Amino acid sequence: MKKSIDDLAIFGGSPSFQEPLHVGRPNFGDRSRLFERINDMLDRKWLSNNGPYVQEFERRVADMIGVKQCIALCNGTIALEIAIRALELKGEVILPSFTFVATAHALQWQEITPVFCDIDPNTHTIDPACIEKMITPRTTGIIGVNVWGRPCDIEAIEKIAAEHHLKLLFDSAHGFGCSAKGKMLGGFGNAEIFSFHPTKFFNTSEGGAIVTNDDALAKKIRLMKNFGFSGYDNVVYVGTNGKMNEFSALTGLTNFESIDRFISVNSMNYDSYRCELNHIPGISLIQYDKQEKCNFQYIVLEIDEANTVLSRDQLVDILCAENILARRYFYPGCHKMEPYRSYFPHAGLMLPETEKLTKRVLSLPTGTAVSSDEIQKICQIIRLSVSDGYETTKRMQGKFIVEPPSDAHSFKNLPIMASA
Ligand code: T4K
Repeated sequence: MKKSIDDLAIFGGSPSFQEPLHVGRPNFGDRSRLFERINDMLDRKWLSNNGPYVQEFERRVADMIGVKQCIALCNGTIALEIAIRALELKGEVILPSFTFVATAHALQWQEITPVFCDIDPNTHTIDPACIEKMITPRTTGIIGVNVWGRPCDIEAIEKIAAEHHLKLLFDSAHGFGCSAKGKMLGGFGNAEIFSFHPTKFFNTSEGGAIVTNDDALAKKIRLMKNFGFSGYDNVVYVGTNGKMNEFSALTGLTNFESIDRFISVNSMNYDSYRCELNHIPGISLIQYDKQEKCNFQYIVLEIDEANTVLSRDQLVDILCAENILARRYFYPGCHKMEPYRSYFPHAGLMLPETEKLTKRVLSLPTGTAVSSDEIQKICQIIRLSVSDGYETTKRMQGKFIVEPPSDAHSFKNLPIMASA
């Protein structure tokens, strides 16, 4: 237990954790069931192309969400790309800049212009009042992102889309298992996508899906994800290879058997963080609506520097030095990443809330890989760092902190260099 800021690793103390604590460690279902299914797959010699596990997985997802159609795919990004293509979006599409860059790239990849829209600072999701200002004669659609699994103002966005005859797609990469006004995410707009990447609370190794109640759209998507083939030798659309494989599907089916446990661990972790971080001036944990179904997969803090004195980035540096690899999702905002930064150098003028939020947020580790003792330790570091924000900041000034490398595992070996 660290007693004073002198004990912080950033000031020379020993790191709180020997091994790095990551945001996004995968959850696993029962291994023996997983191996049984792998053996079964090997015996069957059927590894991909709409195999029996993929079909079972699709039914399982559709039943859980209460949608007519689920098309399982190889990842969430390809799910976005195919949904965008199948919905025939073109010209300009409105989306938030406060999202993972895949949402914007899925448009740009198809030479559709992403038009970045500001967010509501309370929900972190696209602000319907701003959407209308971004509509031009070239606009063909809106992508709402259910950031952290918290739903957008779906009703308001549906109304705007209907009034302007725009297609509506929801990026629910974070939203599997969550609901809005009692209805599961997945059933809104023309279609929604999920990500089942290992960093999501429910994974299929890599994986994703498009869900929709539109049978004709689903039929088109099924063709597109398989090169456009409609039976042997007959190609009816331009297509790609977006198929989920059998290993991913059987991993998903196995994880389904533990999904309630994953959610209840996340929910307990969330409560522990809330308890531990309560009443620290300037630190607030985002709230989830407990009336809704929720996967609690992101522990997101907002740092109000006016109260903590310490900036969000300084806190991230302190945590990284302790081997707690906090993440700054979604800094700096898509509009500040290439190629968008060069294409739209002044986009930030229309995105004041996004610009503010990207400097305030940080994500902390959760999931089955994190214990309650570890959560207590993480929160104690935060409390200690902020307890005398002036002193901590003063001590950090004049230090040049090395950015974590892309291979964050090696971070603990990097020196913290004093500036000249
Ligand atoms: N839309 C939205 C709103 C999204 O957030 C995402 C993805 C997508 C669309 C696209 O869906 P996918 O095509 O990915 O299915 C991560 C994830 O790669 C990405 O899926 C996720 N959103 C995004 C928010 O976070 P990175 O670049 O931060 O990932 P990375 O490699 O740094 O991993 C995070 C940490 O997770 C690592 O430090 C260690 C841990 N980890 C990761 C993997 C892959 C493990 O412990 N085991 C693993 O197998 O993007």
